[in-house]
Amino acid sequence: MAKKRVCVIGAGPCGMTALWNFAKLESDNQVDVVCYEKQKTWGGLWTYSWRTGTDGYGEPCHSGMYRHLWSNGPKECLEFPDYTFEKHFGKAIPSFPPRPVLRDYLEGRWTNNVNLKPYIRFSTVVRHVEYNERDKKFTVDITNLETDTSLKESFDYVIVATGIFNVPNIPDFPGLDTFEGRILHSHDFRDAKEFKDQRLLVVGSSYSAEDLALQCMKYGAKSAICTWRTKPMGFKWPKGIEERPLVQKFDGNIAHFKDGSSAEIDAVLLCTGYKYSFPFMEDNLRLRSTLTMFPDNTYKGLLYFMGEDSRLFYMGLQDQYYSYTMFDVEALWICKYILGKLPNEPRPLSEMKENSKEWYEKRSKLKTAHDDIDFQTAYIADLCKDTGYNPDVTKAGEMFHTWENDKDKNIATYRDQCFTSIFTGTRSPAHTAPWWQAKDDSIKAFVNKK
Ligand code: FAD
Ligand code: NA7
Repeated sequence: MAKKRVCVIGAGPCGMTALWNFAKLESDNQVDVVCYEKQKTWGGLWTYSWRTGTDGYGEPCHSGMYRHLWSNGPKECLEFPDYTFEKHFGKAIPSFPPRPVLRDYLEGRWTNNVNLKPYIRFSTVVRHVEYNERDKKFTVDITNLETDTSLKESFDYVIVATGIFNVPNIPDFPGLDTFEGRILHSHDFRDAKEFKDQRLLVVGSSYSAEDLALQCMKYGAKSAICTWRTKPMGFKWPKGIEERPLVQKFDGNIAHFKDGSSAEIDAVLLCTGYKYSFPFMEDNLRLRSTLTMFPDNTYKGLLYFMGEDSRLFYMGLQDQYYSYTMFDVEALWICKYILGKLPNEPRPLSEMKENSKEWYEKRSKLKTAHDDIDFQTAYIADLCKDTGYNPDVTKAGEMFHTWENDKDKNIATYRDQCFTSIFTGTRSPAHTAPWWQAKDDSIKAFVNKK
């Protein structure tokens, strides 16, 4: 029988773990897997680039990660059961690593006793995907960005793993046109030092707002006002950071807020999140959503409802507390589904829809971050049950609750806390300096590699 062809779009943490799981399931005799990645290398958002706007090929820059970004959650919550941080670095390391350390760890797993590079076509962008009901095949239009040549390929299954945090949501405010300082979205933020001695207005009240305000103060900004639309973050902020209701308009460099107050500012950082964007998917295959704990029109948050015989998957669509381990169990579910190794799948469409309805109902009751954590823990537990993935990963749920409480206690010191690995039982050591003072985010400084 001819091998089924599987197209994976994107070689970030999601796409890579799909390739890794196919390889571990020794599926080469059953499926022919090809991954298209528009960048020159793997890693997705974890690959830092100084570039903003367009990349070297003239394509939109993908990653909005910045210098001196440190993990915003404990590494013990994203550790792979089969490949621990201790195994990778040969020693225990602190709980909140900087970006290069996490990227190195990911790369370690992708190269440990496995060779995934042959599956990937780098510098190749997917421009269009459509489905032909008659032969049950996807046609995928790709362009090799090095040679500027295009091609159509045919596949039986498509896995979209292009991420949800790369197309910025950029609102407008009256008076910004004549504002004289710098205005940028967090996607274009690269180095906090640029804002030394400046008075900042940070729009938004989520992870990016929290981290950019802290980063900029850490690297010498004069002050930061975080302005919120729905509710304030409510942390006990270090001196210099405050929160105010939403900015209404700008008059020159004066920002006017909803509570009638005003302030003179030097730069505006729009930390206003991202848009789900899959422009390369044909209309009826395109998932549409805002940031959510469980995406609409999917079974298990993964299989897109195309009809009775769906062959399209999306990965990593959820607002992320869990990340790498969630992607890993999602990938295992998808791989086993395609290989026919999930005992209860495929189910009739009506059953799938009924199952999803239960998740949507639970989703509608979520109120706090702690509710979200429990919801995501239950989601992962469900996928573990289906796939046989190590259910101990869900022990991270308790750690996430502790982490939220640590943030509430002191937002400037939560990254100095130490957590215990679920899989080695080792409690992480403290870093040599508190996060607020630690300015060297190299692997050498963090891991103390010789
Ligand atoms: P991505 O990492 O975005 O990778 C998608 C890949 O698809 C990219 O390589 C891209 O080039 C490729 N691609 C896109 N379109 C196409 C196309 N048309 N054709 C071919 N290739 C394409 N998570 C944590 O766990 N801890 C953190 O501390 C953390 N910090 C974050 C900080 C920021 C600023 C942001 C934005 C996110 C952060 N995250 C963090 C969450 C992050 O979403 C995940 O860790 C992870 O990167 C998601 O992986 P992904 O594979 O879904 O997407
Ligand atoms: P999020 O988590 O989607 O948050 C976006 C924030 O922006 C949120 O507080 C929104 O307020 C706010 N927002 C969006 N539009 C507006 C307008 N028009 N006016 C005012 N405020 C607005 O994005 P983040 O970038 O913080 O985080 C995404 C990922 O990056 C995350 O996983 C991190 O790990 C890093 P709302 O609450 O909707 O009123």
